Amino acid sequence: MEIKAVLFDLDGVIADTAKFHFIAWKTIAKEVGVEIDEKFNEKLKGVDRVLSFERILAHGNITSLTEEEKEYYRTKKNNLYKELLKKLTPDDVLPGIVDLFNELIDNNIKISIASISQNAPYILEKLNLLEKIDAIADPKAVKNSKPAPDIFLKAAEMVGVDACNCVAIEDAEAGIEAINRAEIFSIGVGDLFGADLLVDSTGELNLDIIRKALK
Ligand code: B16
Ligand code: MG
Repeated sequence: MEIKAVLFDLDGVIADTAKFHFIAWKTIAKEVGVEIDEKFNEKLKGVDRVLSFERILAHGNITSLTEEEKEYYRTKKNNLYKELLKKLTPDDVLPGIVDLFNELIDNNIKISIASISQNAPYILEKLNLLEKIDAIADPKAVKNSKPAPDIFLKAAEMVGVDACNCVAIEDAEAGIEAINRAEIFSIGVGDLFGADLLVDSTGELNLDIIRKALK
């Protein structure tokens, strides 16, 4: 198979923003009377904002909030998160990612972002990566969030590449399921189930290891 595009998840693959999501969600959870820890936070990775808050409420058996109140807390969480994102610099790009981007550019392979975060363009700008990227799929433009395949199919479509000529990289279980459902070759980072190729950290990723795994 000839690789024509690599589709990247953002949070957990390009930068470790999960720690900022956790700080912001922990603050909001406390406000509504729910305690969450790092282990619980794993259940929020790759899950969109609405569902993340629903999981927190279910974790604390909270059923009394109205839709307006939920929206108030989700917005408050996002404002806290965006405040934390201000600290991001290009030094926060995860190991190996800039080298991989440069290798892909040198080999005329497109780079497309398949994140469900509405903050993806801002994060990529803070990381100084926008000029290396060919497309960012808009999560608002897809019907179903991960684990549905929509955002990966949209990211492939945006660079004009068929799914069968793409590989996609994810750090969350919901994301690996989404890639597999899109029938795209899946690369998992970390302790994940169901990926076609699994690496321990982003530092191990390069074009050679991906091409070898495709054979
Ligand atoms: P936002 P990804 C996901 O990004 C995160 O993993 C997940 O924890 C977060 O809730 C979601 O984005 C929504 O983010 O609140 O910024 O829109 O992993 O798909 O890059
Ligand atoms: Mg992720």
